[in-house]
Amino acid sequence: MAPLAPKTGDAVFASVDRVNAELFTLTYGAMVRQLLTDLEEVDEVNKQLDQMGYNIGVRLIDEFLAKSNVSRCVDFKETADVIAKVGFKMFLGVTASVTSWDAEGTSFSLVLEDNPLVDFVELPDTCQGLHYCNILSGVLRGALEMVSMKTEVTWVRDMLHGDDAYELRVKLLKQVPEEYPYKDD
Ligand code: MYR
Repeated sequence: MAPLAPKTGDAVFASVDRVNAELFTLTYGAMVRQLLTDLEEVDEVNKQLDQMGYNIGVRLIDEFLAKSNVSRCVDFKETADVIAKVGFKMFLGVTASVTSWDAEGTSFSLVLEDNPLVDFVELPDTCQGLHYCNILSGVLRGALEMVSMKTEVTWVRDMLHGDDAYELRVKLLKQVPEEYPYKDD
């Protein structure tokens, strides 16, 4: 048996990160399972996950802007890149690819080949319509709304349903002018 050696600082942080990530993944799985038990209908679970994500997203944007030092994006294309490379990395630990822009430049796909939310997950046949990661679409919708972009975010591909990647479609519906928060007298 190899002798016990103390871990270096980096190794300790790496294992703490891994344990935290696993705990997070398992906790999310337990929450989805509980929602399935409580709500019974997968459509209702999808809605609930999206709403929970939205509520998280409207708060998480502040942390994102504070920690990332990202300034206002010049256009939706830059926003897409920031989400894929900075946002996903910050909160999910992975980056996404931005693909499949439409001609107007108002919708794009985020493709994830690695998705830590689904480690250890296998869906039973009764969950065919479940968007297990729907919390992510809600988070994006909520976060973008806080920086003036009303969007629709939908799942196009899902490896839990046999696809070759995870693909989220983000469509810009409306750019809402930011409101000045104080009344002028
Ligand atoms: C701007 O144009 O003001 C910058 C907008 C950047 C928005 C970035 C939103 C990041 C949301 C991260 C979601 C992570 C999901 C796991």
